[in-house]
Amino acid sequence: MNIDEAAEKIKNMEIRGAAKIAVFAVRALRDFALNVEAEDEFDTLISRAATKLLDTRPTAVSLYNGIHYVMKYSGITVNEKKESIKSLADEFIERAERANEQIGRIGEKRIKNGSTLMTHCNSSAALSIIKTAFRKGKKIEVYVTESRPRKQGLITLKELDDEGIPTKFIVDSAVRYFMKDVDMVVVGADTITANGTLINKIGTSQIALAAHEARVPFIVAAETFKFSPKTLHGELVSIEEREASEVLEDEVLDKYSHVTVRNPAFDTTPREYIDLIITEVGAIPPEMAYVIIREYLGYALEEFEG
Ligand code: RUB
Repeated sequence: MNIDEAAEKIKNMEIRGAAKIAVFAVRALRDFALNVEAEDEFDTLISRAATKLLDTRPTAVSLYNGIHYVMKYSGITVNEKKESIKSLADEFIERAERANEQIGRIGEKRIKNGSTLMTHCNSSAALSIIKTAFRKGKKIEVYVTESRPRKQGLITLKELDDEGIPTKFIVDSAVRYFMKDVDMVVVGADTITANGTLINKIGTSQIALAAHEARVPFIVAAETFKFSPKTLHGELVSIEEREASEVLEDEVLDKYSHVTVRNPAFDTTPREYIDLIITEVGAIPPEMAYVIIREYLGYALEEFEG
């Protein structure tokens, strides 16, 4: 697969979910680098490929963190550079995969036997917690939201069903109606900013509001690669807005002359609505996001290149 094909798979959401996107892009960049022949143009070709991958989906910071992890490569000769890219990429992939398991192990401790959970969209980190709790023998059931317009709830439904976890599938607008039956909400993250704000699938902030109102704990599952060094530098997170056709079929929309569709893929949940973030290095309050960025992502502000 070449870089254009890899980028297209991320753009059209054949590969989706922040963690999966990051690992896929890092793997694509590594494989591309290993096949570059041109000695004098090596750095330019790698940086062009990195930009192409970064330009696919703007919101999830793990894509950015993954690509930048690899772009720290060193070496004088092309072979040395290839070696360095391969080892950084493999290290990133291994860390990301291990983080998912660690999040499951840490997060499952917060789930009581007999709990009813709610999750939104399809998050590998949130599901790692839920599946680990179930595999440890805890009796749980899960409300899964449809997650319009792309209906990633169907992927979650299948994953939970494959595990044998009792699941109730609901439309997004039924969240508040069912919140009284829920003991804990567990969602994933596309980005967590330096001030502890969560950016995740559209609808997450409404779920957080409903949970807050009903005094239901709202837990975020996010590996350290989901924290955004860019926001420490003052940058705002750009929220991807996708095509109208995901929401309304063209034939329907074409009937109207004064209608446009707005289709943001993500929304922001302020830290006041978040009880805990489960990372691979521990269960932390959202206020600790700054510390995670400084200590675990290793980006000193003065070194940051944007
Ligand atoms: C997916 C989404 C997920 C996060 C976290 O959005 O919002 O909740 O990416 O997932 P999309 P994970 O389907 O638009 O990519 O925990 O797997 O990184």
